[in-house]
This record gives sequence, C-alpha cells and structure tokens, in this order.
Amino acid sequence: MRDLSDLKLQNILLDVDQDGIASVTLNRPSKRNALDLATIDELVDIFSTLPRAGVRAAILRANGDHFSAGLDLVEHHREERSASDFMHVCLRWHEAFNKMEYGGVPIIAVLKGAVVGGGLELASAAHIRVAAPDTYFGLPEGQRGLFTGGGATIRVADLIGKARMIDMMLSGRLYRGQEAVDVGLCQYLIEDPEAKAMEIAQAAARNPPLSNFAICSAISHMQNMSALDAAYAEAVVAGVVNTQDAARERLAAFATGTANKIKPK
Ligand code: 1HE
Repeated sequence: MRDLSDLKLQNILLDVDQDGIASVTLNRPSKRNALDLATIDELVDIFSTLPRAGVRAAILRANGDHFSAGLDLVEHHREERSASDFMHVCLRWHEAFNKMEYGGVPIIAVLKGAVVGGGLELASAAHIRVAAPDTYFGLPEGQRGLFTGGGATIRVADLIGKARMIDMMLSGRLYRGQEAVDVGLCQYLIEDPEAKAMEIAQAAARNPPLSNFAICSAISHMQNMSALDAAYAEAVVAGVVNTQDAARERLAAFATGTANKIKPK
C-alpha cells in the first residue's frame, strides 16, 4: 500500500475514511475551482496513487458553489502558451482523466453549480455523476475562442452523442434539471447529492476490489476495441474475476440459500 499522505497537495483536499472511501475535494472555491496546471498535476498524483493505496471507492466533490469553471482562463492568458506548450498541458489533463477512468477504483462525482468546459471533462471521467438541483452543464469553449482539450470529444460525446455536444459548443446551450439526466450528463439529480454519492460509494465498496477493477477499467478499455477483440478480452477478464476467491465465497452463500436476493426494495 502506498501512503497517500506522502502526496503534496495545495488545491485539493484528500481524506480516506475507515471503509476505504476517499474524498477528493477540489478546494479553489474563490476561483470557482478553475483547473490550473497545479490542480491537474495533483489529480494525476492522486488518481495514480489511489488504486495502489487500498482505496475501495472515491467521491470527487468540490468546495464552494460550483463544481468547476473549467480551464483556468487567467493562467492560460497569463502564460501566453505556444501551441506546443498547450498540447503538453492537454496531454497532462488526459493523463489525469485517464487515470480516473481506467484506474479501476469507482469514482462518483458530486456536482453542483457550474460544470462547464474542462469541469465537464473532469466530471465525465468519473464513473457515476450525482447532481444537485442547481447544477448546470455547458461547453462554452466556442464563445471563448477555444476548443475542448481534456477529452470531451471522447467522453462527453460518448455520454450525450455528437450532435448534442456540437450544439452545446456552437450555441452555448446549457443543460440542467431533468433534461440533463435525460440526455445522459448525470445519472442522479437529487436534493442531497453528497448523501447519495456516499450511499453509492458504500455499495460499491462492498463489492470485491477485483470486480470493481474490471467494472471501472475493463469496460472502458473494451469500448475502444473491435467487437471481436472486446468479446475476447471480456472472456479473459471474466476468467480471472469470476473465479476469484471472493466470488467462490459469494457463490457458496447463494448455493446454500444464505445470500441476498436481487429484488427491488
Ligand atoms: C476563473 C474562472 C476560470 C472563474 N478561470 N478564473 N470556463 C468558462 O468559460 C467559465 C468561466 N467562469 C464563469 O463563467 C463564472 O466565473 C462562473 C459562472 C463559473 C461563476 O460566476 P461567479 O459570478 O460566481 O464568479 P466570478 O466573479 O465570475 O469569478 C470569481 C473568481 O473566479 C474570479 O477571480 P477574482 O480573482 O477576480 O476573484 C474569476 O476570475 C475566477 N474564475 N472562472 C480562471 N475558468 C482543456 S481545454 C478546456 C477549455 C475550457 O474549459 S473553456 C471553459 C472555461
């Protein structure tokens, strides 16, 4: 187990509770949790370390009224970056978000206020999105003379489809409320998203870590494969996961009638 306390963090708070559930809290509320390069570096560090630190699930949340206002536009303006500089910035964003999506630890994002631009790219790298009623989603890159650079063309298009993403970027359309759920930007819209996210994280944490690893890594990898290769990879992963000791114990419980049944409450 690597020690998470070795990480040097300025813009993000990190805490792990007794059930192995990590709270990863964006903590730049005075800047509406805009993502500067230092914050992205911290996300890389955190999400590279979590899977090897025995963490069973993570909740990604933010302090202040807004989840994230996206790319730190002031830093971007100040740095006067070259094309090559910004390409490397984007590659670092991809490193952070790929560590999240492919790391094998379930990540539940708690959303509120603005989830815009790079903030939406960050949220879409989580595995589950739980939104408060005041949450709104936007891709204002077009209005700023910018383009997405943190994976929206892959993950946001995957969530809502290409046509809706292009509409958001061209027209500045914002999604909120039930419509945001209906198009796929979030899965839950709820008065107390913190409590809901914790409930989901605790449920996920009761699954064997190897099962969660497959769910939160293999599915994303398989989406990138041909159907033939994905079917092959699925069989290989299932061979490993479905014969683990933790599965044998649970199957024995089912076979002897002591396991829970899968029924709506
Ligand atoms: C920021 C940022 C930011 C706020 N970068 N500093 N993202 C955007 O286009 C969204 C830009 N932000 C906003 O539209 C608004 O700030 C909000 C609607 C999110 C919030 O409004 P409000 O009235 O609560 O706050 P504010 O007064 O606008 O901002 C408060 C402070 O946060 C202020 O700093 P201060 O030092 O003057 O107090 C703002 O400058 C700062 N702030 N948002 C830097 N984004 C990999 S490519 C991704 C490309 C994108 O993400 S494009 C989308 C960019």
